[in-house]
Order: sequence, then structure tokens, then C-alpha cells
Amino acid sequence: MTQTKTRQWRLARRPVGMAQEADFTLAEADLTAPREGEALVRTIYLSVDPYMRGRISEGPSYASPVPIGGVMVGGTVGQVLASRDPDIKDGDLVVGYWGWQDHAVVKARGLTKLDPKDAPISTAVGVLGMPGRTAYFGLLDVGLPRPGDTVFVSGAAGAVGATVGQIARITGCTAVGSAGGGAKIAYLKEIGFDGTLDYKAENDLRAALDRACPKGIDVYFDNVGGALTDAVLERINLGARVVICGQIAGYNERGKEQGPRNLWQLIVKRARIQGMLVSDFDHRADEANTRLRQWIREGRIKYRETVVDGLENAPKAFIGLFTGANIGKQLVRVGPDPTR
Ligand code: NAP
Ligand code: FER
Repeated sequence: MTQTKTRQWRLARRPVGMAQEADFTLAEADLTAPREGEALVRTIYLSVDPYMRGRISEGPSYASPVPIGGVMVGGTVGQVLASRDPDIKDGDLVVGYWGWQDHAVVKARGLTKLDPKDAPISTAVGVLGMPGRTAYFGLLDVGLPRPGDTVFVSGAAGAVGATVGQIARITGCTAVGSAGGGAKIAYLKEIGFDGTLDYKAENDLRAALDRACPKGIDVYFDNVGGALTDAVLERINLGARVVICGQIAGYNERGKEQGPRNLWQLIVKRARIQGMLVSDFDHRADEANTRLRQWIREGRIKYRETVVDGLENAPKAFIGLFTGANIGKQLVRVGPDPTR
């Protein structure tokens, strides 16, 4: 085995408030030779995602936290360098979950082979991966959109939100999205959103929502939480569905989260609010993948990626999610992509 070392980002300490680069350390580690059923992989793309903020905090959640000194977790796309599993061959392109490192020895059964003829391999952690499935199941199964509905999505220019808006339009709904800044608003228009709201430019969110959603809101797909959600709940229609997908505005909060407020509106409007977790739909991943791929092929779903080069920039790329540095899916290119 020629590759005997890996460079990896480990959690140095639990961040307080906004994560900082100093919360992580880049270290070198030895690789063991793959045993039966294992493969050595090199990382091509690493996905950085908002949920990782939860994984570096203590406290009860749906997954246990990364221990101090532990390798940062994360979805990865890579190439097999040496396999000791009959189903995985040297040279195969795969998606897996080996985290913030440039090489790893992993169990072959945790890898899924990718065919670059189907879709660019980076999409396996983006529009055809966890964020795409979140949009698909969160909107269709939890939001239950009906033709003619107004679907309002917060965090609309990100990996999940941009896909939600486009699926809403495919379903015959009016899609309205919020995001921060002119470049993101232009992107929302480019991918077909019917209405937009720049939450960073508006002093009066309520008035801006009234302008953007003149018929009220039937489905609210919430990626953000906070003040925007307070304002949206005052504008939901009778029988509205509120999907709590993410609450990123609160992920770096130190004190107790405020709200949700205006829950009285759920009574007035006989509305429903429901949290969703993408992994509850893992048994239907093929369904989402097939339909999303079809829609991409038909040009009905467009996607964008923001790519930062170099494993050393992984913490920066991760922190950028909380300052809004990304449009679409944020990726780190760790090694060369042989398919591009
Ligand atoms: P993303 O939207 O691509 O990136 C995060 C975006 O959040 C940033 O670009 C930024 O956009 C926005 N943001 C950051 N801080 C904010 C704040 N204080 N107020 C308002 N907006 C803020 O990330 P993603 O991967 O698609 O995830 C989107 C949301 O879905 C996250 O909340 C995530 O936790 C959630 N999620 C949930 C599940 C699930 O199973 N429940 C699965 C995947 C993702 P702006 O520039 O517009 O502020
Ligand atoms: C998962 C369930 C949820 C997962 C990610 C999430 C990586 C994301 C949740 C969030 O952003 O709140 O299995 O796998």
C-alpha cells in the first residue's frame, strides 16, 4: 500500500457561539492496511453541512456528538485506491461517510458506487444526496403541497431550500423564497422562484412577506427559524402546513432559544407544524433519487455548488455556512476529480 498516512481535521474543543477555525486541528494519522471487507479511499469532495454544528456540541440530539480529539464527521465522495472486498474495485468512485480527511480505510459496505455517466459525482452529497432527499421528503411528505398553494421557503438559496422551491413549482405551487443579499435573490429568480424576500435588506419583515405572498402561505418550509418564522406564522392560511427542517438562525445561540412565538395562529388557522429528519426516509432514498435525477435531466431542477479547494480550508467552508458564504451546496474539493 503506497498511501500510509492521512491528514484529518479533529475537534479540538467545543465551540461557544459561532465556530472558529481554532476549534479544529489538522493532524496526520497512520493508516492501517485494509482488511477483508475494507477499502482504502482517497477523498475527492467533502460535504460541509449545518447539522455539523450540532455534532460538535454536547447535549441530547438525534446523534451522539463528535468527541474532543475525534475526526470530524461528514459525507464524502472519493475514489477507491485499494479494495479487499469483492463488490468494490480499485478505481471505483464511491460516496460514503468517512469525514474530514484526505484518505481513509473504511468498511466497503458503507460505500455506494457512483456512475459518473448518471450525474456529476459531487451531486451524491448534494442535490442527489442528503440535502436533495431532505427537500424531496420534507416538502412532499410533510408539507403536502397542493397545486395552487403558496409555498414559502426560508434559506431558499441553499442546498435544501433551492431544491424545495423548484419541487414546489413542479407540484404546481407558487414558490416564494427568502435569502440574504442581492446575489442570492438573483439566483432564486434564475431558478424560477415566483417571489423572493431579501431578509437582510428588509427592516419590516411583515410588510415584505405581505408583498411577497399576497395570498398568504399554505406551506412554510423552514430552514432558519427566529424572527422570520414569527412573522410567517402570522401569515399562514387555513389548514397550512409548517415543516420545521432547520433552525440555523439559532445554531450558534448560547442562551435558551426564543420562541416559537405566535403558536396561537395554529389554532386560528387549524394549521399543523411538524419537524422532519431526513434519515426517517432512508428506506425511500431510491424513489427520491430517481425522481430528482429525472427532473434534473428534464431541466426542471437546477442546482449550484460552491466549491472551496483544499482540505485545509474545511473549517473555513463550514463556518461560511453560518455567514451565508455559499450559494447552493457547499463542498470542499480535497483531491482531483477524475471525471471533470
Ligand atoms: P445551506 O442552506 O446550503 O447553507 C446554510 C445557509 O443558511 C447559508 O447559506 C445562509 O444563507 C443561511 N443562514 C445562516 N445563518 C443564518 C441566519 N442567522 N439567519 C438566516 N439564514 C441563515 O444549508 P443546507 O444544507 O441546505 O441546510 C439548510 C437547513 O436545513 C439547515 O437549517 C439544516 O440544518 C437543515 N437540514 C435539515 C435536515 C433534516 O433532516 N431536518 C437535513 C438537512 C438539512 P443566507 O445567506 O440566505 O443567510
Ligand atoms: C441525518 C439526519 C439529519 C443526517 C443529517 C441530518 C448526515 C441533518 C439534520 C439537520 O441539518 O438538522 O441522518 O445525516
